[in-house]
Amino acid sequence: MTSKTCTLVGAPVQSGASQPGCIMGPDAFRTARLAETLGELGHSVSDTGNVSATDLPDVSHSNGAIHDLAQTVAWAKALESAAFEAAQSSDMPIFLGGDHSLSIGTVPGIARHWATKDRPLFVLWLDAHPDFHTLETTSSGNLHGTPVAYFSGLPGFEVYPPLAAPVDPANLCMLGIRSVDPAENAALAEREVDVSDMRAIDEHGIAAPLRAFLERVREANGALHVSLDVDFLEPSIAPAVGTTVPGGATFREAHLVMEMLCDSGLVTSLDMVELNPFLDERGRTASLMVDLCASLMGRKVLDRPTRRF
Ligand code: B3U
Ligand code: MN
Ligand code: MN
Repeated sequence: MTSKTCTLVGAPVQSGASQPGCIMGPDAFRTARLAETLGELGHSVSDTGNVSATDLPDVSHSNGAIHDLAQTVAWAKALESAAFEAAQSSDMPIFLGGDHSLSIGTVPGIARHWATKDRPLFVLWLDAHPDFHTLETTSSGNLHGTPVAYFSGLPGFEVYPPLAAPVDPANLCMLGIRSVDPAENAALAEREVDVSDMRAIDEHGIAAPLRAFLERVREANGALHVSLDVDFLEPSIAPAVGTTVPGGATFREAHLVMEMLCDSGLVTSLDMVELNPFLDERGRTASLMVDLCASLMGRKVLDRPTRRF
């Protein structure tokens, strides 16, 4: 892979999750040598440190289950600006979470950048969950369950910041899905979102749906944001997440996804989210996430093309 300028942006958000711990995520990625690893692959890396969100807006919503709405909106505003700036000044912004509510800020900021270049943004959501709740439908009240519905322009998000460039639901692809609430199921079907659940992956392999999606991105001359939730992975290899769901992507499936993404040359930004170091075992989940990022950014077994049959 050609050498890229990578900007690491720490987003120690935990207001969108049910339990604390994701606040330590960015420093765990640093401790697992993310910057050094990308540097060893030939990229030039700058770590801008952690974004902060201190000014809390005066906001409320009639859904009484929702918690920490003001913090989440404050993070969304701060991260939208940070993402826009990182996309303007580097080839590859990498956001270090933090829970998945950080994508309420990062994806809209990245989408605003690509709108100025007249290129559509596509989003690959690697997750056990579709995170497709609206503020009305979330029953847990954990706002990390809402980013995709919001940045896809679904109604009912007046309390979140206005979107400069909503992501077309036709430009989404979800892989690894295995925990979907009824309201999300209905909304995903209505918008005809491209979802490959684990059943589809078991039947067809993980490469087939990814290859088809990458073809769509290429044909549209799209930019591609990848959002990698730790719970995409099988919990036995990635225990450091608050919302483990059995039956996730294996070590090899996850690396294959990253290697195919690398070969495509289409990825322009990345979220690494939901790492809760408090739940980790000797840093193994943080290290695995760094290794997956390395596969995405050009680490290969052989230094010549993989054999084709
Ligand atoms: N859909 C459930 C569970 C969930 C979504 N995202 C995560 N968990 N990480 C909810 O709470 O909205
Ligand atoms: Mn998620
Ligand atoms: Mn998840």
